[in-house]
Amino acid sequence: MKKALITGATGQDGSYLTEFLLSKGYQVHGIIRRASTFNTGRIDHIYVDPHSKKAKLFLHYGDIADAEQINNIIFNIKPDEVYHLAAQSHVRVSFDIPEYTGNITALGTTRILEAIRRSGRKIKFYQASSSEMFGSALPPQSETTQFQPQSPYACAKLYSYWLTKNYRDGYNMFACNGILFNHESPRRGETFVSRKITRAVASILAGKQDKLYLGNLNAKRDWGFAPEYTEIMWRILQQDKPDDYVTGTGESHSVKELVEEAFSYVGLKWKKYVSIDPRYFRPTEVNNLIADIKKAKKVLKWHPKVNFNDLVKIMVDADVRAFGLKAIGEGDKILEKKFPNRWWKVD
Ligand code: NAP
Ligand code: F7E
Repeated sequence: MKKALITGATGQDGSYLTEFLLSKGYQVHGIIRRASTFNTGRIDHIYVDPHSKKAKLFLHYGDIADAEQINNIIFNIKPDEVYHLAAQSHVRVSFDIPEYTGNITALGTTRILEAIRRSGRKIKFYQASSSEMFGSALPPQSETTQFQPQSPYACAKLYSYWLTKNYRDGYNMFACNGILFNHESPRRGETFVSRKITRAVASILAGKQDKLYLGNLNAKRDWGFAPEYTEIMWRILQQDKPDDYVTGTGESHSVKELVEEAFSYVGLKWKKYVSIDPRYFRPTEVNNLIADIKKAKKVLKWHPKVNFNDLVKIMVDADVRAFGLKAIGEGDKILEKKFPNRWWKVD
């Protein structure tokens, strides 16, 4: 049985990846942070008491700022594959806490890579790199596009990207970058724009909110569906040689289009509810990201199934249900039709 270690197992991607690897027969180890409130909501449905013989998921307290514990975990578990997803992942917040973002999102990767190197074991490593690294580079962006990062978050991710390449070249490690464009789902954190919008639509329908404050409506992103992206992380580590790959849908849409699509899906007029609050503007914005997915299509057989309109419907349906209302259901039908053998729990 293969063993995987996931940092950031409680996050959006970590939760889907955990489910995916369990479905592939892996023993999965996740690093979680100690918090005064529960932070395992996204993985509670797959957790089995570790005393049970059926248990294949094991959680370990740790923080990516704590090199000693990272070393201990890697030394004790001896994983075959490490998926490094833990990060301070919010771009706007990275302008408020740039030093912390550097410590976690950049230096955290050093701690993991060093622990792997010092273990002396052949451990494959996946780094969660980001389309934000392209920043103001003109779209479409591919593996060869020059990076022009526009935030402390993007700078920190770029450090990790280069470090991953450096350990691959310098120490002959199987270390790979997945340069993933935005991917969303019903499990997306509530302060990222897609979820903020779909949750607000549901909350407005439920009569619990009457205004939605947003920042820049003109920014464009290449938005895909998170479960498909976590599957590709695994595929990147199953190649014969370590390499870096861009993954997205190849289409971009503005925040305004996302707003229009989400509100109109449930029959609401968005202009009545949406206002602009400059608090959500960023000192430097990334205007347009579109993935050039030629390499991933060819090598990884990457063919994303969920398009922008599907994604919005899937997310609005889930949020409407979470508010105790009856969902329109087109999103559910899309999931049933496109993923008859899905390995994740539908939220
Ligand atoms: P997310 O939902 O914000 O999850 C981040 C995870 O990292 C959470 O499990 C969080 O723990 C954990 N974490 C944060 N700081 C930590 C620390 N100091 N020590 C240990 N764990 C820590 O992010 P995501 O959307 O799943 O993204 C996963 C990774 O891919 C991130 O590295 C992100 O930057 C990158 N990425 C994301 C996208 C995207 O569109 N989603 C695209 C490209 C790259 P808590 O649950 O306790 O907060
Ligand atoms: O913003 C605009 C905002 O915060 C998207 C992370 O997963 O993807 C994510 O980063 C766009 C930006 O995602 C609001 O200015 C308008 O242009 O949802 P977001 P992000 O910054 O693209 C990348 C690939 C990652 O790697 C990151 O980890 O939406 N926007 N109004 C807003 N954004 C937010 N959050 N809130 C607003 O009210």
